[in-house]
Amino acid sequence: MATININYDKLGAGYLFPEIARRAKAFAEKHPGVELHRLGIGDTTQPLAPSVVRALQDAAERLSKGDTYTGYGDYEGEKFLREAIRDAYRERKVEIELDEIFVSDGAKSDSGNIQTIFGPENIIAVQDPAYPVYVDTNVMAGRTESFNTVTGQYAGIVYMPCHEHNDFFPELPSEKVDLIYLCSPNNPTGAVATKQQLTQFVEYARQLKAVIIFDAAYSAFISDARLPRSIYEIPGADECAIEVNSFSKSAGFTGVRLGWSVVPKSLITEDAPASKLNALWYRRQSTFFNGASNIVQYGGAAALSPKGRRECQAIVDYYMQNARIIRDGLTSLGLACFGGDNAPYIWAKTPNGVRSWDFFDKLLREAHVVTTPGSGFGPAGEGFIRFSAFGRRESTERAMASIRAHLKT
Ligand code: PGU
Repeated sequence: MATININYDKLGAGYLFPEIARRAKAFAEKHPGVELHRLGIGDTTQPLAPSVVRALQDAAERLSKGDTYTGYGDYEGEKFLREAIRDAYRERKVEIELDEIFVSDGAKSDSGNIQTIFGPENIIAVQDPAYPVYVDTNVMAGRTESFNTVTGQYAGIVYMPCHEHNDFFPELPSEKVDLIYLCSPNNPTGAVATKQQLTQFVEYARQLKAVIIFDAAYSAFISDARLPRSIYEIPGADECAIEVNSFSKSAGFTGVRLGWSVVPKSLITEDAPASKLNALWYRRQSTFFNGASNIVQYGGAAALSPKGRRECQAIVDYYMQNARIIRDGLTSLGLACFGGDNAPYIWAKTPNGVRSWDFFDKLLREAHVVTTPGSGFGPAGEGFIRFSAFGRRESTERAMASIRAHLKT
């Protein structure tokens, strides 16, 4: 008799983004002819950089010939790509060895799968609000009790609130935790952790032999040179942190799919000496995953080449101009806005304390703008709404004009 993983039944709601898509679709079906402005999911809209396209085409061409055809690659990713990733870290004065880098199909898989190399009794701490994958994957793995519909929290998870008064970066947990998820630049608040803020967490983790899982998927959006783009810029982080990153947002690979994780050999826990967690992750990946597409890995290396970086930077700058348009537009309407300086998300306070989903529905109904309700990222997101800067310029401008013209305050 087969039985199901009953932990899935503990999940409080469906995955956030399909629910948003469902509401937008229902609205569109009820109002045919109405143009929806999509500033909801953080999905890229600009074409790939020319160097990337050429590399993808060349790689596909090589597969068309017997003497240049290749099949399965190294489980941890093609060496040329890992070298390019290592060199990019080196520019930030971070030394990472090739066998500490694991190429993947994106940061969602890595940030979701990484928990499988840790014991079921580990206590998880998350920023609240947070990208829902960190919580949901731990619920599925059985590290929580059921969802409390009143508090909006799962028993067994330590929520680290990120509010206006702590600049959307959490205080250290007051109880002992084992795995700490941090995301900077942050989804959804757009806050970027400073070196001092990360240092506090690195020191805490080293003291308690806890592990930080650092999601740097938006690091390319940092323009302020003082802000860290990798947790390994913090001394000692190689002993206590895993980092995940992605080409999705920096190079427009949301559909192409490519990312990487770094598991340093110097990373340790109470029961794992140096190299153990690195070996476990290799074991996990080589068993469950046959590597990212070889064609795509050439595209990734092209995105990291000097020319590719210039081209990708121009696209990042384009999205950041959208961020300014959104923030200026919302601010001029009197909404308090955060983020959008070194991150592609604007985190806006709803007017008069309106609940996130109510404001989401109002923006959809009155201005035909799709956003993401803050409460979907955790209870501390209640009363906020997230705007994505990844839209097309014209559609971002039309969305703001529509909000100005039609939103009844
Ligand atoms: N990590 C963070 C913090 C993210 O916000 C996202 C995407 C990912 C990882 C996923 O990166 P991939 O490399 O493409 O796997 N967040 C988007 C898309 C929603 C989703 O379901 O992933 C968002 O709108 O929040």
